[in-house]
Amino acid sequence: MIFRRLLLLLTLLPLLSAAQTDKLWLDFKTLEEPFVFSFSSKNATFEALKKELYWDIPNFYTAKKPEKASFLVVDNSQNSAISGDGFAINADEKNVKIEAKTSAGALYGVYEYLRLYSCGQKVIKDYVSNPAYQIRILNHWDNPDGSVERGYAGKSIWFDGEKVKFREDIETYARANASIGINATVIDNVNADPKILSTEMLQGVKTIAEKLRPYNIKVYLAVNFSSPAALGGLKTSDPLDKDVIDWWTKKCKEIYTLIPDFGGFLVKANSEGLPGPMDFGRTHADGANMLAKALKPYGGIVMWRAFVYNPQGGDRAKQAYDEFMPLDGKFDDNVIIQIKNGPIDFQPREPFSPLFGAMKNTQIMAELQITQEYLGYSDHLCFLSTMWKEFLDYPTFHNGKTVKETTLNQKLTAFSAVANTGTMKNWCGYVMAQSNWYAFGRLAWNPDLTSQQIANEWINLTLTTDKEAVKKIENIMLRSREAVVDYMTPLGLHHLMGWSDHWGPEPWCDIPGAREDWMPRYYHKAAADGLGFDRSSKGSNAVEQYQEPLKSMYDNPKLCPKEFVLWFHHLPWDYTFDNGNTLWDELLYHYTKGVKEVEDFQKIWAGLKGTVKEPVFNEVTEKLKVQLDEAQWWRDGCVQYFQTFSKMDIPFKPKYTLEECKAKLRTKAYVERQKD
Ligand code: GCW
Repeated sequence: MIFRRLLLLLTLLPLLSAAQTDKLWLDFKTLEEPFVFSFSSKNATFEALKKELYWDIPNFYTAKKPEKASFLVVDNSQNSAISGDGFAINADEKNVKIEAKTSAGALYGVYEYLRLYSCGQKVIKDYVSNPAYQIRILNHWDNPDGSVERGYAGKSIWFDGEKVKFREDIETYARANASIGINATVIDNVNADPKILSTEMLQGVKTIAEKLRPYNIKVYLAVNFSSPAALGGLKTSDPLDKDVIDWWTKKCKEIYTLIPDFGGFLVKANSEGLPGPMDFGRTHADGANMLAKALKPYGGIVMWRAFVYNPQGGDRAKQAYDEFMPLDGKFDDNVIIQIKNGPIDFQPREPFSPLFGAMKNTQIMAELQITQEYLGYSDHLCFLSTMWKEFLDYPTFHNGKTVKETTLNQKLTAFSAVANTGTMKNWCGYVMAQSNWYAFGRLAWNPDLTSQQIANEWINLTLTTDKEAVKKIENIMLRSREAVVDYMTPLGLHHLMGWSDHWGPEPWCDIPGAREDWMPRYYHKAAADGLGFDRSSKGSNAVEQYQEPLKSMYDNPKLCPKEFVLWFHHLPWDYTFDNGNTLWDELLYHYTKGVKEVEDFQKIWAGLKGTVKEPVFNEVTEKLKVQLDEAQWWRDGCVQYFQTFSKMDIPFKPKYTLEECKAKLRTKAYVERQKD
């Protein structure tokens, strides 16, 4: 008998543990106390939070009278420290009280309690937590045909075959988001297909909204600005045209009839070939406000993207500012301008977009990228919390405020990021990539958390509670983003990656006839006289878009932070830094250091055998091999290519020749990497 059980267990074990990371960070520790529960409300959100507790507590039962309860969850608290969907927790070994003013708050409180408990904290006194940003939103770049733009975890979790068809276990997605406070999601790509607004599609979107509603997650749609013409058959999509206004008004009515709590629209307009108001001689404000008015009666909002640039517009880093600053103050109060963290495009490191320090009378929000388009796909361990904290805490010097303070100091506040989910069982294509989804949610709720705290929680919830192991993994995670910057784009270099797929190094890329501002050479400007983009007052003068003293600081290579020096300056190869190193020495130092970091991560990880589940241990071991190889490839490709201009020595033996680096880029197809 025992033998048979053992045998069964042995056959099940790989399955059980393989499933481990499919649960994301939701594998909470079982509550052991014999709690008696009481809940103040009986709505769908309370059912969801009850279900969450049922999973985690054996012998769960509800008290008839709240006074008898030892685990109390209420959504009618009078506690004045609680605001919005915030909550308060008081708990010891025998009694737990979670108070909120809304049922969503109660749900968040339950998750927070489960998190704290799972991380080993059982006694919690007067712990109050209120959300920082009002809208904490994921942007999915999922297309109706089931593909995902810049997705590295399989196909779409929402669509297939031009229809809404969501993952069967979509509830896990809802729970995962609710557990970290994410309360909104844009389910389709900003490169929006007009058909997303067709009646048939909207019926499908309604079914998604129903699945997410109990978890307090609102659905939003990215819409194509020319929908009135492309879908509605009108002659124009001019935002000032009466029929166009009428079309959007009716469309909004249709949407809200199906989805009464629909969030609103996200719009990419007049950018990368997408239509927009400027096609009709109108402005971004005309376009955004027209949509805002159609949504207004229902409480919907417009998130209008500032990601705009064109080959004729001069320095790409300046264009969003140039286009949007003249419109400051011209947007309706239910419009918020969604700005990527950096002025170019989710590069491993960019200075913050100057719009964050410049727009004074317009509501603005940040867009981050969780999916690792430019950071090694779902193959490189790169914990992005440190990058996002660097961005949030940067002083813009606009009223002395940081990016975080500027974006929180307005009536409507929001924080968004491009999701990294897909149909792969583990959702993100790599267990370590899950940590970035987690970190985004935690920071949207509380941007004051440290990256170390976030890593610590996530590791405890997902990988291991072994204290020594937690410390070591934390250490790897906290160093990982800088390592990626070092082996890809150190010292402010940017946009050196492979053409179109954005995978691997391709600083040499030259595609005849292609847009100049998509070519790496436009950005690095490597030549016999040096390296880097001159954005100083002697060059494109992008520095001018920053407030003082940043402007003067960035303008002077001696004062400019080293990590941005080649972003703002074109420096000679023998330029000498304060530490005595030439530019060439520094480049080699950083590229080499990035690779060494990954080697070190491998060593640390190897020592963790036995402390994390075997499949996770193996997964990370294998991925780190890929990461090391690609780090060496980046180092060798970039350094040897730059050497063709600098003519200076490379004091180590590269793993790959320059020719091999070029050939490697074409060996693995993007499509192949998307396999489920
Ligand atoms: O970085 C670029 C990406 C595009 C993306 C675009 C955007 C959705 O390469 O794939 O399109 O940014 O953010 O609009």
